[in-house]
Amino acid sequence: MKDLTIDITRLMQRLQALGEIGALSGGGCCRLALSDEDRKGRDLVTGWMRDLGLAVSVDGIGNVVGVRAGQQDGPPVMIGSHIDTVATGGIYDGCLGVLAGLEVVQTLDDARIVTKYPIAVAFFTNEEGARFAPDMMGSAVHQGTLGLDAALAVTGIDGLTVGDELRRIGYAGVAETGNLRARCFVEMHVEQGPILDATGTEIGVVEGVQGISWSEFTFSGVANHAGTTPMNMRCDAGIVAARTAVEARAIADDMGGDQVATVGHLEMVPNLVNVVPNQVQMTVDLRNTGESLLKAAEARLFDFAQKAADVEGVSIARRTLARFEPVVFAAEMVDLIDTTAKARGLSTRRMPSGAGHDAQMFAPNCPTAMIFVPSRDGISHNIEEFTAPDHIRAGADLLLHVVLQKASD
Ligand code: HGY
Ligand code: MN
Ligand code: MN
Repeated sequence: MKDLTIDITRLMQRLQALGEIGALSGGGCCRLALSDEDRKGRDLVTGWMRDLGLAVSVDGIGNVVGVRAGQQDGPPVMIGSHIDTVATGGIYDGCLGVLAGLEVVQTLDDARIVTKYPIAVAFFTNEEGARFAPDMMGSAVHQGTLGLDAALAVTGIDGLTVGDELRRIGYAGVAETGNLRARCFVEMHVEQGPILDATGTEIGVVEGVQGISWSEFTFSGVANHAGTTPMNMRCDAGIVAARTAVEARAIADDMGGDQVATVGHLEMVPNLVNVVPNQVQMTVDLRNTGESLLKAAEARLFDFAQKAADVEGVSIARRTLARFEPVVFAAEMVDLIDTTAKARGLSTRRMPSGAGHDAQMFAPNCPTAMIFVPSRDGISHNIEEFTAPDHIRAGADLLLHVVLQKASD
């Protein structure tokens, strides 16, 4: 069994084929959740699931789960991730975890191995949260953290709802959602950060996921003439947004440690060179491995924004787009990944995940952990995202042997 190995050529072919859907001219791909490109990607992967004889189901939020029968029924060992991307996505983020799961299934089929327990391979709707917040939406609904109706009612950045778009692409399924039990959950994913690449480590043994706080600020002032309006008569929404963005960075710099802060979206109205902006919408993404630290960062940011708005005579509205506390993975799963990797002669490093993942939604309900493989130069959410085939092979083989152990014990 130890020598059982995946077919890296087959896995890379699937990765490349999926990466062709929504391909961007300079490389990478754009398959925003519930877009036509997402539908095409879903159709392709669901087709591969059916070709492998998996029993495929689609649930009410569009999660797709393919089950390989075991010698006995019961909750499956679940392998999952996502196939939606950000607008400047690479071909590995999420997709690797789903397609490595299909490769595990096909490798077991080729070896005529039927495991004791069923194995499921899943992709979850809207992991990225880039079009519809929050991120990890599908897995949150799947595991009962987010209500189905609430998710379907979410309006995206383009004014369309999740429910309408899900129906439009034909993935509003009927399978039950909310707290479906898995025996355990394993997700393979590219690190998306610099640590494994910089330290020459082959496998990241992920111990948990840091907390995530996404806020949307809307600052409302008074449009006015850029030339005639004295500085002391302005209610400039733009300067309040700019000062708040600078403060977000200052919070991360002052706190240090794992604290990060990102202003990723900033939209001014009327967005013209000679008009004092009367409205600005801006997002701030704060993250930290410590919940109390994340709360402190939020408090400092919200207090600053309010004061900056008051001073300028600008009103402020704030909406939480996503808020997840840090998650710790089950020690038994983390140790299994670490010992199995070491037994296969792989170098390992225990680490938290800086990015959110579907696995974090399973962690409260079943033994869950993740396998990271290196991202070249730590780049992700960028069309230059790359992971070497040798690293992919090592990670997928490790996934195979971890799943084999969990589906047999
Ligand atoms: O934002 C994240 O961490 C993930 O890519 N959804
Ligand atoms: Mn991802
Ligand atoms: Mn991502």
